[in-house]
Amino acid sequence: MRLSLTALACSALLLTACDDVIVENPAVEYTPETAPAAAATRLAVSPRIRAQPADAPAAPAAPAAPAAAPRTPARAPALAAEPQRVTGGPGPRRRVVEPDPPFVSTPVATLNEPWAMAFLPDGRLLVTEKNGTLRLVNVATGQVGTITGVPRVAYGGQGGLGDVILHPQFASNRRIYLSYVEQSGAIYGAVVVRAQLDLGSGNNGNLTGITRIWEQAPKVSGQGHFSHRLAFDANRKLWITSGDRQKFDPAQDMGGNLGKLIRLNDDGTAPSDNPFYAQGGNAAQVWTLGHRNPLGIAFDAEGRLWSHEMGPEGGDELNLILRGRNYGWPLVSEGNHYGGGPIPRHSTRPDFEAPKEWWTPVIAPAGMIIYSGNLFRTFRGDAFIGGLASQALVRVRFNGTSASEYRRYGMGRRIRDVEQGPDGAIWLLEDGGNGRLLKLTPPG
Ligand SMILES: [Ca+2]
Ligand SMILES: [Ca+2]
Repeated sequence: MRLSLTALACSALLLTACDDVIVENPAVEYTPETAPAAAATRLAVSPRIRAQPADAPAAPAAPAAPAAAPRTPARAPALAAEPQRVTGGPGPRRRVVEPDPPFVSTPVATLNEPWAMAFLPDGRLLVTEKNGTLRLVNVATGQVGTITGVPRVAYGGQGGLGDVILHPQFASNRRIYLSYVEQSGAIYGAVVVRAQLDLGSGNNGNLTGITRIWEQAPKVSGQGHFSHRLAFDANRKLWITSGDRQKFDPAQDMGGNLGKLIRLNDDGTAPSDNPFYAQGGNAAQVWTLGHRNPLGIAFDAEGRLWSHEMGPEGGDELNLILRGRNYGWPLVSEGNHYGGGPIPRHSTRPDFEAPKEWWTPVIAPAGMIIYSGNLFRTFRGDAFIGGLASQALVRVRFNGTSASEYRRYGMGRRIRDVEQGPDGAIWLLEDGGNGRLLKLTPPG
C-alpha cells in the first residue's frame, strides 16, 4: 500500500476543494529563483511525468530545511545588487495542498507552427497553423483533419493565420471567428472574419459565408506585433487585441486602431456604449489604448478582463483592463528599448494605468486562460500564461484586482497557447514546427 495517511488526508482536502489550504510544509512553497529550473529538469525527463505528492512521508522533515525562503526577503538582496526585478507587484502568498508539479503532460498530436485553439461542443479541437491551415483534432485519438476555405493569409515574420474562437451561440449558428494577416502591396495588417463551419466526414470540414468584420488601420510595413487575439464576453461582445505593429506612436493615436484593445458587436459594428464612440471612426471601436503586443486576453469569474502584453527589453505586463484607460505604451514601460535606451516607468505617469504584474527578465507571454474547471480544484481562479522565451507555463494568482506570479512550470519548449478543455484539462500548444499539442491532467 503506497498511500500514506498524509496523502489520503491531502486527497480528502482536494475533494473538498479548498483553494487556500494552509499546510505546514515549506517544501511546497514557491521561490521564483529555484522552482522553474527544478520543474524544467523534471519535465525534461519524459513526455509523460508523474509527480510525487509534495506532502509524501518525507515532508514532515521539511520544516528544518532552509529550502523555501519567503519571497520578499529573498528578493531584497537581489534588488540591492541590481535594479531589475524578477517579478513586480504585491500579491498574496498562499500555500495549497497539491502535488508538485501538479500535473502530468501527455502529447496528443503534432502540428506545424500551431498558434491558437478552440474546442467545439463535440469535444474536438480547432487549431490554427500560422501558415494558413485550420486543423480539426480529435483529441481522443490524436487524428488531425483539415478545414478548407480559410482565406489566403500573409505568412511570414510574426504573421499568418492567428486566433480562432466560436460564436457564443455556435451550437445553433455554426459561426466561428478567425484572425489573420493580409498583405496589400508592401504593407500588412490583421483582419478578422466570421464564417460558418460545416463539418464533414472524419475530422474534415469547410468554411462558407466568410465575412470580413474588422481590420487593422492603418496597414503598415513589417510583419510584427499584429497581436490579433480574440475573445467573446458574456454579453456577446467581441474583443480583439490589436498590437502596435512595432511602430510605437500609433498606440497613442486615436485616428487608428493599432496598439488598442477593440470591443465590437458580433457583426463588427462598434457598440454605442464604447468609451470613445462619440469620436466616430476607428476611435469608436476602442476600449483601451497604449498597448504594445497583447497576445493573451481572458475574463475572470467576476467578469473582469485581463490582458498581458510583451514588453520591449524587459517589462512584460499583465493588465487589468478598465474602460477607456490608457496603458501607457510607448510613453512608459517597466522595460527599456532594445539596446538599453531608457523608457520612463509607469510610476512617473499616474494618469496611465500601471500593470498589476510585470516581468523583467521577460517571460514573453502568449495565450492565457483563467482556470474555471473542476479537474484541478486548486487551480480555480488562477491565470495560466504560455511563455515563449521562458519556455514555461506561468501561473498567476489574483487577490481581487492585484495579481502576482505564483508558480512557473518549465516545459522545455516555447508555449504558444493555453486552453481549458471541456473536462477541465489544460491544453498547451508548443510553438514552431513540430509543435505538440499537450494535455495536462492531475497526476495519479
Ligand atoms: Ca483559444
Ligand atoms: Ca503599460
